[in-house]
Amino acid sequence: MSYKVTNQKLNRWVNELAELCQPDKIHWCDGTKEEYDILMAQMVAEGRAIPVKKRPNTYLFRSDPGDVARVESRTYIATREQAKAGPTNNWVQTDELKKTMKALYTGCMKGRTMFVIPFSMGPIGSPMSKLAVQITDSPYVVCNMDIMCRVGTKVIELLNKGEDFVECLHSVGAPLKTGEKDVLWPCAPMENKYISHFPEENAIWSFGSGYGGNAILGKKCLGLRISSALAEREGWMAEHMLILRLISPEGKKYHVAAAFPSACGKTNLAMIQPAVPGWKAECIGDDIAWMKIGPDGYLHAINPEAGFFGVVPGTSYKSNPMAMDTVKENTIFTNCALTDDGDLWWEGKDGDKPAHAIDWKGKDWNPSSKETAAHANARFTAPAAQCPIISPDWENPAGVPIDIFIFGGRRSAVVPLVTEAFNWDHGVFLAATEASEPTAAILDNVGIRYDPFAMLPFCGINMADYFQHHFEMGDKLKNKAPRIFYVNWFRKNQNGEWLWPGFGDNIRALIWMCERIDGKAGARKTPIGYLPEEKDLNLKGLVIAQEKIKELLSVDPEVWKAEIPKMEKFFSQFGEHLPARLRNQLDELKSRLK
Ligand code: GTP
Ligand code: SPV
Ligand code: MN
Repeated sequence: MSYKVTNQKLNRWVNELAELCQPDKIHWCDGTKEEYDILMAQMVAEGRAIPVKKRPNTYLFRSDPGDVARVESRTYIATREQAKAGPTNNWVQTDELKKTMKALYTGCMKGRTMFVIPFSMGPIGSPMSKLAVQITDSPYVVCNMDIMCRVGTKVIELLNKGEDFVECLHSVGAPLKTGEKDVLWPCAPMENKYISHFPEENAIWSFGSGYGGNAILGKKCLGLRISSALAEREGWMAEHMLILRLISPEGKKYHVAAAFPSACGKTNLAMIQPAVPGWKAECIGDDIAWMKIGPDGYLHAINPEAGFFGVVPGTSYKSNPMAMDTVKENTIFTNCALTDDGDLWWEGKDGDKPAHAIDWKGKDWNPSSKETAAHANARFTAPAAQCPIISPDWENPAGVPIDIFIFGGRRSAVVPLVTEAFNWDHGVFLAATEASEPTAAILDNVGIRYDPFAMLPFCGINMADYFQHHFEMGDKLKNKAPRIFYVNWFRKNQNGEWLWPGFGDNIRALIWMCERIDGKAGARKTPIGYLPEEKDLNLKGLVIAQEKIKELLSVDPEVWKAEIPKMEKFFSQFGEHLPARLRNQLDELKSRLK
């Protein structure tokens, strides 16, 4: 250990867990480059990490084929009473879950090293940041945490001054018998995986998975589930949102926070290269926003993360050039294909398919292979600072003042390109009825589903209380609240083709939002909200068929009437707990559609 820990709560916690998990060794992490390099070199020697020759300091990992994404059916919110977790979360009573999991943790690190990772979510020392410590027996997780969070001795200094921390316990759940040879990606069988949260005591217990949001505990577990509970208690917001700064040709700045479900376009929008000349974008964050009302009365957002854990397939110089430049070096890739010339391949990358590659399962692959070369949820882990358009304010401890909230999902039909809410309450209703089609980011999501605020899998409290909290935040913000919009980049025509070009052209919807705020752009009132007419959108330079634009901006009352019973059914699970203001919004929509 290169530092001394005088925070007795931390020492006690680590000792207790060492006794329970019985690792061979304990390693206190300092977050230095030397430490990262040594761990990576060890993993290369063991065959777990494959150096990617064409990209400096970059490594490829292949996960167990059953451990490729978050598993919502194994994700739990444990509270004393079920009502605190609500109907949309998997709930187990706190003591019962602890009992089950303690049995699993007993001896679970035998043959392995227990790493202790002190980290900060948010710039170290920002009043909006949170300190935490993750224990893990996965060096892959340590290296990912090094990129995704601020790890190191500065955090220990604050802990030694007596600052509190969130307890994050993680094990891959695969102890080794004496002399047993390890597999390349250890993890536990599905029925023993648990991604558990104890929001009443700020604790996370994750067991059995080494993958992304299941194992990098600063991200979904702390950044969203524990934090959404803290935020409700303390009067702030923890959201599944990207943060973006737009700069108009006149130099005016607009700050946008947008919530789309997993694998529905946050990273891409966060790094947008505007297709309309004169407009510029800066990236602040791509997955999580923590927001607090500032001294000026506006909602200020920080990105609590230090890196991007982004979807690889579909990423190209055409779709997301800024992401392509971000992952040129110092990046961890998981579940991509390896080409014979020492680079990576994935579906949707620029250029021709390689004639031969090693696929994400480690098998020979060629263009006639039936399976994909990369897994559909292959990911990159890269430092945010490497993004060429990272904002100079991305680590500003005071955050940036948010002007625009965007919600939206992946809907091949029904939902138009862009809609503006009538007011805050209507915006909360639009967000609460956010719905999306399934993606590869979740192992066990099969159909189209409501994903309120894109937070269904990430809400650490009763979702009805979460809705109420958002109404109350609006009451506090009054006329300084962000304006709320709803988008759908994913509408398709009869032949299954995208109606909208997406990516850089999404700026056209964003420009309309900025102009609405400034009172410059027109709109027509429809039963579902304000929509632009074709003339209200900047479509300069875009070659698109007239009938496509018409369909993208159309609202069919009959189709929307058919949505009402689905919304009612979704809301009914909350019973009397559903905020009256949300019920009123649904009633108002019904009467507007009459
Ligand atoms: P998480 O990291 O899982 O939270 O996902 P995300 O919301 O950041 O999703 P991301 O931006 O990585 O996009 C996921 C997939 O959607 C990628 O394959 C993108 O290429 C694709 N995508 C993103 N934006 C657009 C768009 O505007 N149009 C279309 N057609 N596809 C898009
Ligand atoms: C998501 O699923 O929304 C992600 C990826 O951002 S993971 O960190 O694996 O949850
Ligand atoms: Mn996400």
